[in-house]
Amino acid sequence: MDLDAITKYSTLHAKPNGLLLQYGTAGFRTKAEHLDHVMFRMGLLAALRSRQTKSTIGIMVTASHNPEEDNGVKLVDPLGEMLAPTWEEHATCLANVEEQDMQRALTDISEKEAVDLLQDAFVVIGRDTRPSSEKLSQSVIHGVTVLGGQFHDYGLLTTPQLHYMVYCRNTNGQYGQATVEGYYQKHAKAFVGLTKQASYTGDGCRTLKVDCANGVGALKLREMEHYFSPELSVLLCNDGTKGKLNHLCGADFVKSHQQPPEGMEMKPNERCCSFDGDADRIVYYYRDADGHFHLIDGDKIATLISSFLKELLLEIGEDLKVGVIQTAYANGSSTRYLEEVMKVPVYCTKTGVKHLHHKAQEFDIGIYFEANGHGTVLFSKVAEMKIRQLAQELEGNKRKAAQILENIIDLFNQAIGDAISDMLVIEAILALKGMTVQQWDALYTDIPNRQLKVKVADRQVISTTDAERQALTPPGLQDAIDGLVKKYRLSRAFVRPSGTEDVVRVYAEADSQESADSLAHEVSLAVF
Ligand code: NG1
Ligand code: ZN
Repeated sequence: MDLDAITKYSTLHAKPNGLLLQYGTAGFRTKAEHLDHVMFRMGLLAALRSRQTKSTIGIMVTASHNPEEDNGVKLVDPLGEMLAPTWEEHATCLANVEEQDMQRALTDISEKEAVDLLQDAFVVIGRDTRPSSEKLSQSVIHGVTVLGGQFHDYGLLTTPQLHYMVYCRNTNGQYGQATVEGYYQKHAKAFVGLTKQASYTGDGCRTLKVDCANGVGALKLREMEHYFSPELSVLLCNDGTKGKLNHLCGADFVKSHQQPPEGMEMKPNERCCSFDGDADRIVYYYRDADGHFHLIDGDKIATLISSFLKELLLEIGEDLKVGVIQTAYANGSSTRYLEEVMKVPVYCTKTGVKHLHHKAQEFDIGIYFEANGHGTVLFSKVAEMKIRQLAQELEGNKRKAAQILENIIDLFNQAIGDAISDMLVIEAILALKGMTVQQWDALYTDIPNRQLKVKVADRQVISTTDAERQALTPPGLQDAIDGLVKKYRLSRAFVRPSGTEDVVRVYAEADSQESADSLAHEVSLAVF
């Protein structure tokens, strides 16, 4: 490791005085102007992680659904997964050390992790469409090369595409080709294969309106469109040609405001969806004939997919272990429906896909979705082999069901939640089942709910347990919440510090929207 070069070049990426950042739910996120040093340092760290794992490591420059002025960075581990927890700690440490201590910090990490510095290092980089992203990704590249690492800069990518690239590169192309073309071909082939399943085919070419949050999802969906256009036609709005990224649009806006995005004309009963700024989340919605807005969030997406997969498993007669993973934000109705009506086991983890992903890996088929629309379905190697074998061996309807499952495996991004791939799975399921968006929505009725953000001096004074459903500190807070919850019917509430914004999040459910609003408000007062 050329320690002198590190010292020399790190001064070009100076750390603002007194700035302390933490590798949070999805890496580092803050105002873009404060991130140059973090990018350079994450380039250094990725080169070390690559040497230690003897694999390609990914770096994505994005702040997802945050405002355009923000930016962020996260590292992607060899199988396209989120960075391992011990390396998150190294990332936090490296991002915060003063320049004169950089050499020592890097040496410490290398020693602790037994990094073989003679190994080759290879890092792939992707970025979203924020004005700051290009320059910041150059700083990442600088970090990688200062440590003697090699790199491939994919330029503009959705976050899930970058995860896909890392996964492909570390599995010798078995998962797919590590190019955008490869991504389009793999997913479009599976989608077209699904919609071509003769006896299941729905009503021919379908149309879907997609709000792309003025982000990278628009560019990528445009590029991909012609691969699947005979089967599905997408009408893009908020495609980045006029509006500002994530401003009054996108999945996060629609979910948290429970209203349609700006710039989308919705005819009654028309099926619409929204991506977030880096296209790893998706929510669906429609307006009914009376003009009422209906949101179909990640919980209902998980329910649709679970019921479809269960039907197929029943058809092929395989008893694979299926589990659904949610977080505390999952609507109480969805959990009840999954457990009591569909009889699938449901598990609750902490917020952040890494927790859900990890839990989902315990099942033959692990279905995970955050209520905000971030999720996917993981298939164990054993389940995948079994299904592929049955698709060859079975006959008639059983064979068709196995072939559908095979295409579903290929369509779901196995590394991370992916708005484009989830959208194609959902469209295929609706087509195969001949199901309308209203029928999907009617599976169960959401309990009215409200999410609020509260600004406090130090959000870290709140600590939680029981998958974030109970507050441990500050003392008395949980008792206060319990007291408030008792005042309402069908109620539930919890608070937790956000891992991506400097706020405390409050969530409440109750028997009416007024009650949910008022419970959330009362709980937010208890947080002060
Ligand atoms: P935080 O800010 O920690 O609540 C948010 C989302 C997560 C996840 C991350 C990463 C909610 C309540 N939280 O995390 O689910 O998606 O952003 O994007 O939606
Ligand atoms: Zn995102």
